Amino acid sequence: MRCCAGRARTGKFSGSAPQSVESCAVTAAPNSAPFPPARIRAQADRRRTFAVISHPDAGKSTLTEALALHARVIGQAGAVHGKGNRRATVSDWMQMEKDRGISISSAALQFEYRDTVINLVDTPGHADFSEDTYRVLSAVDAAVMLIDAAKGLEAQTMKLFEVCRHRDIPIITFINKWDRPGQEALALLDEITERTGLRPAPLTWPVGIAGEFHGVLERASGDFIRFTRTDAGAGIAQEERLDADAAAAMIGGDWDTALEEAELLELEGQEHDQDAFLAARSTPVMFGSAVLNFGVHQLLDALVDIAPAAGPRPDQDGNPRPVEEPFSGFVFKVQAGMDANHRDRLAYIRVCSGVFERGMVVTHATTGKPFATKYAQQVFGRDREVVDTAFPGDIVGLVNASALRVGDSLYVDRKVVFPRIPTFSPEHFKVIRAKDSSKYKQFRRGIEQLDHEGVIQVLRSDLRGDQAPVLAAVGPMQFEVAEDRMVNEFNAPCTLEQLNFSLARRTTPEWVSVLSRERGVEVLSRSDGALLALFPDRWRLAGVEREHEGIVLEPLVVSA
Ligand SMILES: Nc1nc2c(ncn2[C@@H]2O[C@H](COP(=O)(O)OP(=O)(O)OP(=O)(O)O)[C@@H](O)[C@H]2O)c(=O)[nH]1
Ligand SMILES: [Mg+2]
Repeated sequence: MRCCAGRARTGKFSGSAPQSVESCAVTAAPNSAPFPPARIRAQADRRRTFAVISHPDAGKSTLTEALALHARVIGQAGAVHGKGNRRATVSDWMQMEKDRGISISSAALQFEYRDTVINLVDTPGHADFSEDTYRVLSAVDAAVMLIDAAKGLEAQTMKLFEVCRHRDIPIITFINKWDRPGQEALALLDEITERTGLRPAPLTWPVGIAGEFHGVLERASGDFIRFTRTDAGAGIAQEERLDADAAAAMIGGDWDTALEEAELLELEGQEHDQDAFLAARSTPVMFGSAVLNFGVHQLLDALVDIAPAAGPRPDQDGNPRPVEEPFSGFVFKVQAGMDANHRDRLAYIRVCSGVFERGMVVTHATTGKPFATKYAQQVFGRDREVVDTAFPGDIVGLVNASALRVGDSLYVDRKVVFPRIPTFSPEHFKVIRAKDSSKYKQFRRGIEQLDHEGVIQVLRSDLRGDQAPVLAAVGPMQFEVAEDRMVNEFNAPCTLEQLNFSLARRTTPEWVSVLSRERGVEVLSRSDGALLALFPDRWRLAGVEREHEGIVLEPLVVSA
């Protein structure tokens, strides 16, 4: 699929909007060629930047691919979607992701649809990788929340929903897998109301119960959109628009039921309200089947019509930076090893204001140093293309920007620092050692890289030495990813040994000697300078807190 995506995509991606529309304005000295504010605003207005989120397996990567297919960016979706033996979707490019059929790392895609530039980030659903999803949610303007029609709102979806609520991110809900037996549509709406507190406002309503999906009732027009399967879901589903009378004649009972249920929705006032949606009080709901490409077209249209455009983003003091101001952006993800042939590192930047022009010199807020953006790329899963110009809302990959870390801000002219992206509190700890001492150099390089990317946190102490750092993870699958990459990417086979800790607290230098004398407690330093005290459990932590009044043991952020 991956290769197919590369070959079959249309010129739209290769140019995408910024490049094709604006590239003529790029000059040899880009910093001196300002774009008029109205032009920047107009470009920001046509951007939709969102993440696809949910519990594992709800169909995010399949939907991501279906959206790209509908925008005609790729020719054919993976014909075999069954995990394990399916062809990997466009966004699942890591070998481990293909082998296991899960997403481990988020992947960004950009494409144009109806004169709108869509920046979409497919996120991993598994809780062990939620830190990655959290970082993505700090960089988008909206989210598409997937719900499996049979399973309803699952635990991890609720956690991600909480993150969205915390950040007031507007959510569009897509009830997926309607081609398979599942719950009743009205029951699913009740669940959304009860568990999220959001008022669901269906834009489409399914015709046929889950498992017998004829199509959807488009509530705004009252029309029936009939879906017909093509090529086992590999191509764009055939759609036919029928008015109510024609639908009744063709479908009969299921159409009548859909109409009755839609009337109920009306009585309950479950209508779309744009302000309530943007204020994250209400969620538009749509029904479909990503694997059959049903309802995907409607979702794309909704994203263009109602999802928020790129707007001013608040800095760390809460002051929004208008989109017309000079360039600014921040790093929300660092990823290396995307391609075995190019072992480079990509820092993903969300453009917040102004125009990004490749080659421009920006200021790195963390160090105050100038930073030349010579190698900038646009990402399409694992494929990439040089990007010359990008506007607010766009996601740009800076190649081999080794000075950049997650959360760093970049700007031109007026300084801006965007809010820090908090790191999660690790709960699993393992010592890592090189299996083969002659590979120590590779080992060190690998550890450094994984640390830099934030794949896993790396803790060190004089006592343990550089040969045996401690890896700290939110979830145990992060260790598997780290080990896999150490072996396959850095050629540094290693051993991992579980440590008996489950809690980390931040402390200060004056408490290190006190804590080091405590039974079962160890203090290590993280590469960002934080001193972390590790405890076997909360009882031991409580004991230490009781014994030493005033001791600094701050909880780390655990927001998702
Ligand atoms: N029947 C049916 N199966 C679907 C549908 N959408 C996705 N699937 C299947 O569900 C499984 C999971 O799909 P993915 O797209 O990998 O799910 P995901 O949400 O990206 O999973 P993670 O990234 O691991 O969290 C695959 O076997 C898909 O073929 C759908 O609409 N109907
Ligand atoms: Mg996925």
